[in-house]
Amino acid sequence: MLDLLLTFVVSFTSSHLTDIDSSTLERAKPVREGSDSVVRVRLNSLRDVRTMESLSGDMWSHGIYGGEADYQVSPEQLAALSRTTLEYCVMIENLDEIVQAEAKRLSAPPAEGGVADDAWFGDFKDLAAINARLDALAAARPDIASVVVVGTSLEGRQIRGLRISAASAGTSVPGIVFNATQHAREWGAAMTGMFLADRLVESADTDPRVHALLSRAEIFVIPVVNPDGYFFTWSDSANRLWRKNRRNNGDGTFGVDNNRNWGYEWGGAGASTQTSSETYRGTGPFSEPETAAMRDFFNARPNIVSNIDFHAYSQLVLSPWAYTTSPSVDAGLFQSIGDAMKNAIAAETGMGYVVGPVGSTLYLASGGSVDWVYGARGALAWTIEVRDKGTYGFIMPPAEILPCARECFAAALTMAEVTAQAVILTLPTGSPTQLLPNQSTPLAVIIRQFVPGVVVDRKLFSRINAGSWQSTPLVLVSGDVYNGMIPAASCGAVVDFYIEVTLTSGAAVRYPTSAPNTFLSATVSSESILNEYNFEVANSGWLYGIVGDTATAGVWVRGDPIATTAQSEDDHTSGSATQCAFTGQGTVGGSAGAADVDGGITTLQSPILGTMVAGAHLRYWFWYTNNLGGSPNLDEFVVQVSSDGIVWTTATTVQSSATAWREADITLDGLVAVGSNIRVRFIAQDLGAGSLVEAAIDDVKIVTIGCPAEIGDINGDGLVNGADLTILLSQWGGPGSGDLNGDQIVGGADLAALLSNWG
Ligand code: 0X9
Ligand code: ZN
Repeated sequence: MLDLLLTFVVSFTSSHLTDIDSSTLERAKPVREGSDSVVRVRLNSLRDVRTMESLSGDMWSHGIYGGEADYQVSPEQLAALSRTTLEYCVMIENLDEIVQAEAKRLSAPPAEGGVADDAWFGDFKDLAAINARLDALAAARPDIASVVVVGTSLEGRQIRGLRISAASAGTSVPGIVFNATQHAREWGAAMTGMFLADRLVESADTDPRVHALLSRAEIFVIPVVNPDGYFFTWSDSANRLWRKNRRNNGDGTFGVDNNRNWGYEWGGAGASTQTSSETYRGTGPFSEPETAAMRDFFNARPNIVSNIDFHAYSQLVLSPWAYTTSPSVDAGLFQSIGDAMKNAIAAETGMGYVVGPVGSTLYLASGGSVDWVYGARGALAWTIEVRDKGTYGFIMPPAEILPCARECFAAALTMAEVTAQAVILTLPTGSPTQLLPNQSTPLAVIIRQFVPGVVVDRKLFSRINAGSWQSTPLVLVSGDVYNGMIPAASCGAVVDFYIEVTLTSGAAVRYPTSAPNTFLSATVSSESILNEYNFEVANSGWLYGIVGDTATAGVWVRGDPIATTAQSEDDHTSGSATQCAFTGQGTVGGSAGAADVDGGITTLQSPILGTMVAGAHLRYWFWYTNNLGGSPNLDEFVVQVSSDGIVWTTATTVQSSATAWREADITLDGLVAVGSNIRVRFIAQDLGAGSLVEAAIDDVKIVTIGCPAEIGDINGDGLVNGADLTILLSQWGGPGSGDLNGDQIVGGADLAALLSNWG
């Protein structure tokens, strides 16, 4: 079937963008008279986007597949596309055919399926069937489920939802809203919304996670926010791909894009003023009854803490902002909860979803629901774009409904569990794993309250060497940032700690969540620097490229780097320092591909950096970008260490690419023999096909972390006590490990030294 649907006119190369040679690409021919097609187009620049916008007004999915997007095109538009230099492939050749096939399938009598029966999800359901099932769910469990009417659409249809909670309506538990189908044709989103409602009701008594959630939160599921549009897509095959609502714009065009009509940064980038556009923003913020009803629904419930707006398609977990590429102040929080959703999805079905803010992951889109819910209402908001990734686009095969819905349920439940606490704790600067001896260490904690005034007490709990837990209050720094103090302890001690806030309900929220069963830990040790090099002054001991390297370009150099899209403009060392080691110097304004590593490996090798002692660490800052060309990806960044400069052991390999300096900390214990000379080398390699590889190194350090051996701790157990005394006395008058002052005889002076450190 797939072969019939897909005609690959051009296969995309996996090489980096500058390597694409468009002259070798075949030109596409119009494939068929009559039917529209769906094409996937490579968008290398804003100009390409503009070209496509002028060519097709209907973008189906969005540029995250390394700069590709899907567009619906008429035969004429396809012919026009073939005359451009854009690269594309035809994803769906004959769109009419698959729409007709779907309509034929759906004209057969539907499997209705009762409550608690997955048969209902065997195929897509029209608005009447969705409304009937909402009623059936409420009727089956009136103790926990009730139908809510959010408002009325332009054509007078109810926008309906289900409230699901074990708490009676009006009690002040946190509220969570799952809504779907602002866009009419996104049928997979409507079915996903229905599955959420179904599963919450059906497993309220059997799934302990659902049971616990419903006892402390109220969930609203609104499966079809745009009922007029949804009804329209079911009315005739010709209308199957309708996106907007059914507003008569009075100029012969219909429809406002509800997801460009919300009143936060309404009318900004990525929303159209053209009535005919698929992203027409409407005549003003909340000009449409559907969005106004949703606004009023949120505003009437100040307890709402979080929201997911389901769309199709692309498999994305998206957060604010959508109107700008600037990060929101809660970017870290969105990312961590987004990652938790992604992981829940992967655990359920193995499916991969990409996490990120709308504006910097997809494209700018102003007047969307996520920005209003987050920006104007202060609740955490996501858009999830459900299956698939463009094989069928909006015409999802019915067999995909359940797996799609199941993975989204896993994500929704995970998000709900975290946000239903109404408070989220994060550690903006992370948690230390190493503390300096005999001094307390501050720990920054952000306490985000989504229901004002819900926190009554905030504490840091700590214990030293697994003693009893002690608490100290967190102190307000500013806004929602607090400071906790990890207590001072002596060298060698282990300090455990966790954060606990108490809510008005008496419940406690902790970080880590399951504290004190799990907790954060740090060891107390002192740190001294054995060696440090920041590449500012030449050191002939460092080798920039070694015998045996195979790279043909981009060999390591020391200098002040010139930025490309892949290479840093600055070294890492702060202050007036400028120099670091990096692969291949570019030219001002030069292309990324011109200065990267090509055709093999290049090695940066250190001189002897010191003598290995137990507890020595290698620390350095590195820059590493790799556009993941080639499969499997062979272009790892390899860091090796050696005891003799001959045999090298790989200490770490990096695959992930980032256009930022990152710090690495590697313990050398077990990698370099105690007493031998420490050397390190950094290997950047271009082994995969045509990849863009850039590496840089700065601020290389060898530090020792540990505690000075305590005089008198003869058996090395960390304590000076009777066991050590016994050893000393057994050696009295002779040589031995009890000879603490080195005078070759164990005697009174050694005993005095031991006793002075007793305990
Ligand atoms: O463009 C949209 O509205 C969404 N994509 S879709 O293909 N389903 O149309 C993305 C929505 C991102 N979120 C907001 N802009 N609020
Ligand atoms: Zn959508």
